Amino acid sequence: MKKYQILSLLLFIGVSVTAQFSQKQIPYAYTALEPFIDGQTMEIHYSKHHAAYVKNLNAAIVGTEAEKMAVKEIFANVSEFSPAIRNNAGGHYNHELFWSILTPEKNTKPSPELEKAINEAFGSMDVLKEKLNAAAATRFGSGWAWLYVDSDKKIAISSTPNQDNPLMNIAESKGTPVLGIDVWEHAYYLKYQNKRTDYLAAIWNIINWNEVSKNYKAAIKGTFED
Ligand code: MN3
Repeated sequence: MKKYQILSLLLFIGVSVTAQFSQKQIPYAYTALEPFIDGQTMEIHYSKHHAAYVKNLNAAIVGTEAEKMAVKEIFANVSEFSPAIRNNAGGHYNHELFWSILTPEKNTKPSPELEKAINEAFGSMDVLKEKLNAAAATRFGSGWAWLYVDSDKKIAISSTPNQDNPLMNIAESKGTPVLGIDVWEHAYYLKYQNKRTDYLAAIWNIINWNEVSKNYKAAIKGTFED
């Protein structure tokens, strides 16, 4: 009987743990993106800010419907949930995407399909960068700028406040993000202070176009994974 109880407890703990959200490892060193993003900023951003969103998300979902949901399901129903769930689920997902679309690798390129979509939507890569930077620079306070695929499978640009994103049912511009730029001061302040535009100019040196291309392909097919 005792043995059975212990086994049940272990099983319960196991199930509870798998229902919790957790951070993936960043696939490069904190210092790998220097000089464009400094190591101290990366370390604090990942191990303090992102970690706090995950911890607070796991606490906020306890006893709610969100406990049984994947993060995208939470976003699709986010208007039903507390601000704590909205902010921390966004904070978790947005940062996972952000780490994955940055790289120390030089000269990654968009796939031919993504390049074609960019040229059709914006005319050129330079115009895309200008427009995304403008969306990021004019976001008042804290938030994100997005390249996303809309419901017509067209590529588009938007920005959202706080930790919102285009997957949320409350977003003004809805779709699947393929590239997100964090414009919270915690993303750049140590190196760039108040010069958000300098950070935005620098970030194009470390965008992982291989990963953005994968996200684009999956978004077009409607199979974008977390
Ligand atoms: Mn951040």
